[in-house]
Amino acid sequence: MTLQLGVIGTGAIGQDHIRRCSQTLLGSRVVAVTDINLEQAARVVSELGLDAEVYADGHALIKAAHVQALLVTSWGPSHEAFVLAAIAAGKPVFCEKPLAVTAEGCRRIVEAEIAHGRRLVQVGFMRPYDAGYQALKAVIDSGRIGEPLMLHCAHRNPRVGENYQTDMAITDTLIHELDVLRWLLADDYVSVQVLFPRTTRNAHARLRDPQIVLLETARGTRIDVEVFVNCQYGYDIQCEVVGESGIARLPEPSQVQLRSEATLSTAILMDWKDRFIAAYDVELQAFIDGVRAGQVGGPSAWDGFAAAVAADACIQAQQSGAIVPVSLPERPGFYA
Ligand code: NAI
Ligand code: ISE
Repeated sequence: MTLQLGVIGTGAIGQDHIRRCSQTLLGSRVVAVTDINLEQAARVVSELGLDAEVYADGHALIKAAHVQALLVTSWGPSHEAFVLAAIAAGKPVFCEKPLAVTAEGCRRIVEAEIAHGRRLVQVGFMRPYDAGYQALKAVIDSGRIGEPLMLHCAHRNPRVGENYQTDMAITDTLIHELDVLRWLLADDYVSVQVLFPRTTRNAHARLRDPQIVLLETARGTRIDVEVFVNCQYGYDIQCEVVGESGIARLPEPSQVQLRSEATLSTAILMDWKDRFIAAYDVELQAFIDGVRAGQVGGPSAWDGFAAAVAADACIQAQQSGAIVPVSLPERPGFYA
């Protein structure tokens, strides 16, 4: 059976996911799309040569009988309502990060999914599907560097648009680290703090950039994450794990090393689309395969909630400058 997908949001990542489901991955077909920009949705259908209907809004698309599963790739603040509607319709849903923009919103999704009785939600946290992060986790889990004591991480984007505000460094950008580092360490956060170094002249007037986020886990591992979204030079993701007897680093994406004009150089990628291209393919193929097999897996609504609880604490910490506790409730057995 070919899985019939409906896509809500035909912006940057929506178009990317539609393209990969239609041209790269196996087992699915995009049969319905929508966007508040209906012209754009129609253009995407025509440019990609899809045999898909354009719906006036996301809720009508979710209800459409021939739509068997959803991809929610619209703006973050719209995710919660669409995911809740998908659960109410009993349809599996892949939702881009963030699952919802607040922990409260994520909790409502968790409760709705538990009430439904089986998993329907996969969150678009793609880093656990990245081969580099998987290799790093394998080293940590093997015990070769002993217990992880400290992590030094960086999440750098070349630049962001005028609509990117100071809190989005947390809800839109750091949220990836909040998820992947929990997964990497199999640990949860207990406190956070946010520091603001001198702001770059390349940030617009309302954005404080860069930021340093300090996280402490339940086992006492200390993590610093530099979030710098106007670094100019590239899209650069770094993660170094300092263990008791060694250090493990996230591998650089494979790029040709060039010796030319008396210089040894390696290109740095400029775009998240290229940096995690394989991981996006693998996460979505996993969703398609999971739905077809009747078993949605991967990053769960609980993972989306856990990241959002830490993100909420980071937003408070941005405002207060204080160390803010993170209190994650006990994980329900449903998500064991
Ligand atoms: P975008 O701004 O390019 O596209 C978002 C689209 O959603 C726009 O076309 C907009 O008109 C549409 N939209 C907004 N509200 C809507 C609604 N109520 N109903 C239907 N359409 C609506 O943004 P982008 O970069 O594609 O991001 C979309 C989501 O994907 C965000 O949540 C973002 O955080 C996430 N994302 C995830 C990435 C990842 O690495 N996993 C990378 C980039 C984005
Ligand atoms: C964007 O939405 C993403 O998810 C990218 O992976 C991240 O690097 C960027 O900062 C976000 O704005």
